[in-house]
Amino acid sequence: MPLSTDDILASSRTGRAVVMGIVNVTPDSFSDGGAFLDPAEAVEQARRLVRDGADALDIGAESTRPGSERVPADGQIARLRTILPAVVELGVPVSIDTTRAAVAESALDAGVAIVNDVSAGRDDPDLLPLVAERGAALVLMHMLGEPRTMQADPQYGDVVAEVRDFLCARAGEAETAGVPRDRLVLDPGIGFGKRLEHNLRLLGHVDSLTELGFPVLVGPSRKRFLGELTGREVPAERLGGTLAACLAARAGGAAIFRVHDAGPVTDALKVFDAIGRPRVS
Ligand code: HH2
Repeated sequence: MPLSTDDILASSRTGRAVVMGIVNVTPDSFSDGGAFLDPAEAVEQARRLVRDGADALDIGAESTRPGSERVPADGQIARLRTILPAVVELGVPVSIDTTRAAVAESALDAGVAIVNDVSAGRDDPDLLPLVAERGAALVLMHMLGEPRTMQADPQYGDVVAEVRDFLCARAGEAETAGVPRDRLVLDPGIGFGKRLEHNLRLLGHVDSLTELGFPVLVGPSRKRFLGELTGREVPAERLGGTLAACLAARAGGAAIFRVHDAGPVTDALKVFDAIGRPRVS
């Protein structure tokens, strides 16, 4: 039985881990750039992820890798136009990875249920009111700076406290714009304006976010910090590191896992959860 969007939003209460498969319709994503730019390939990848166990899908048409250039809203909409209806047909909740209200609106029109905004509502002032009006779920992610420059020299005093305070403030903004609290998901933004030690501290202290009472999403999949630790230069070879990072976050109560490798992550979470219940509220 596929999970509904409400099931996903309730996942920190029910203790059910949610695997969100990534479909990048981009020429330049760090791990699979260009592979799914062809609409048929993108839909096939979505189908493969669902077959492998993904409970939801996250689709993006603009890379947010360090140094990436912006894609205008109409360019994102054009990339997604033929793909989204076919992906929504697969029957799992679909999320749109965008910071632009126009892109989110066209995706919501196509049946998408979740807006994943890596700027947490800061990039486009129309995004939070749109999400409120449409009753969508919303992922608010922490990022220091912007993708073009974020890895230049990220500095924090206490990264865990700063990320928590930022997400609390953004959740407040979203609520002020009319998005109900129970439609929000928080994400520490692994790799977004963070050095290795920042990513590790955040993954080891997910409980300080889950304490806030929102479901927590983490996206460590294939990211560079895993290569720094393991020596794996090729993103697709970072599966072992991805699994460890997801399980460490699960131990702290993370509920939603945005990943490229839905099958192995689903299996790892099932075994981990069977051994001992995570500390979910
Ligand atoms: N990471 C990426 C993109 N979107 N959204 C959330 N909520 N959390 C994340 O950690 C996150 C995200 C970057 O990964 P990917 O989509 O694989 O690469 P790219 O941005 O280069 O397309």
